Amino acid sequence: MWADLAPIGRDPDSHGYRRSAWTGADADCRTWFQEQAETRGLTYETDRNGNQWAWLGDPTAGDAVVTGSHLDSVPDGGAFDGPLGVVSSFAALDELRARGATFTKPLAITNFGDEEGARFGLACVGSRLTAGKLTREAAYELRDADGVSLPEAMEAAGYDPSTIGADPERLARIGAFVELHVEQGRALDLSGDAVGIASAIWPHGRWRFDFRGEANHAGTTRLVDRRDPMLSYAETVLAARREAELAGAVATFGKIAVEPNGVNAIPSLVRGWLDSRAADQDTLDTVVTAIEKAAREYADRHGIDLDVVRESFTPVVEFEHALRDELGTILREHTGQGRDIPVLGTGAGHDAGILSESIPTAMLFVRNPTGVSHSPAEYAAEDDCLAGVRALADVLEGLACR
Ligand code: HGY
Ligand code: MN
Ligand code: MN
Ligand code: MN
Repeated sequence: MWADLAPIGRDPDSHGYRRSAWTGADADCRTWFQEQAETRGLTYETDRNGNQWAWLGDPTAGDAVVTGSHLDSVPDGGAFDGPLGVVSSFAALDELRARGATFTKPLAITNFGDEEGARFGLACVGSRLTAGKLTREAAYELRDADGVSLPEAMEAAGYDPSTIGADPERLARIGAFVELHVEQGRALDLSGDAVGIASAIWPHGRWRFDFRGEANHAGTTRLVDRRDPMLSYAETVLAARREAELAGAVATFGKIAVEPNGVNAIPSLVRGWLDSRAADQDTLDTVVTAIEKAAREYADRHGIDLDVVRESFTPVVEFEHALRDELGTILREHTGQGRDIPVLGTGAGHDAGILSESIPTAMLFVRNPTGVSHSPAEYAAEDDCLAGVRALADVLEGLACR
């Protein structure tokens, strides 16, 4: 199953993945998902927001136990962020069938669309729409770098975008959602555990900084005559690092667009995207306010106009204690390791975080020995992935077979 998915959208040079939402690679991943569902005799459907579902049992019966993740990737992403959760879900179902488990509740496996937000700038589009956290109108305004709108992209991929929007009836039929994910840090490596349980997701957001100056000739324009937005941008990048360090947060300028983008022209526009995250809301506010203040000072000094737009924001998520404790109890009983399964927070966003306000939600993390993620170097050992499958199977058995 993993071998069929592995080549899809893989860059032959970097070995990283390019599975942006509603592209050909994404379509191939979706075909793979449908085949996995049909091979297992599951009822396959896509919902009004293009998320994929594979059902064992009656999808309308209610109190369903749902597991899954996403198959899209960041540009040049790793193999595990997303796919590990989907593959493990199918493998956990196989394991439960091999155990002869009797399901007392419907079970579903999902692939949420456009989790990474790599193409349209907003993460978790599929789950946000379903949970009513992104309106249909706002979704229709999303555009990629080529000006293609989200509905146009969905239509080009063969999906009808006219029905996108909140799906409370679907959520009402779900009793619990569990997402397994590769850890994107080294907490499990440090604690010596293959599997952990999520406690919380840091609040995080994306801000667009537009520095506008004046395009001019790189050879003939005296330094004192320039209004070069790259200078203010560069100083802002350094300020972001400094302010994040001061506050114990993280801040990243990982994407930039320059106009006119000529090697011998002073830029007219430098557009940089800030991704910032912190353990709590106050810290995040403090960091982003300080970065913006510094950016305005640098812009003023160089005669640059600055606009800052918050493009997306996700508040802190504290996963439901009852379900989290239940997972801990189930896993402790099965592993018999005599100590608690580690419970850890994360700075990464997940569909589980979006859904957690609507339905009881929990997450399992699988050890990542280097902590590297959003990179081709992302890695999890096969034994740990298998431990993750067993843990997910234990959890699903505990939740759906009692
Ligand atoms: O955390 C993120 O950047 C994304 O939601 N996976
Ligand atoms: Mn990711
Ligand atoms: Mn992910
Ligand atoms: Mn010339």
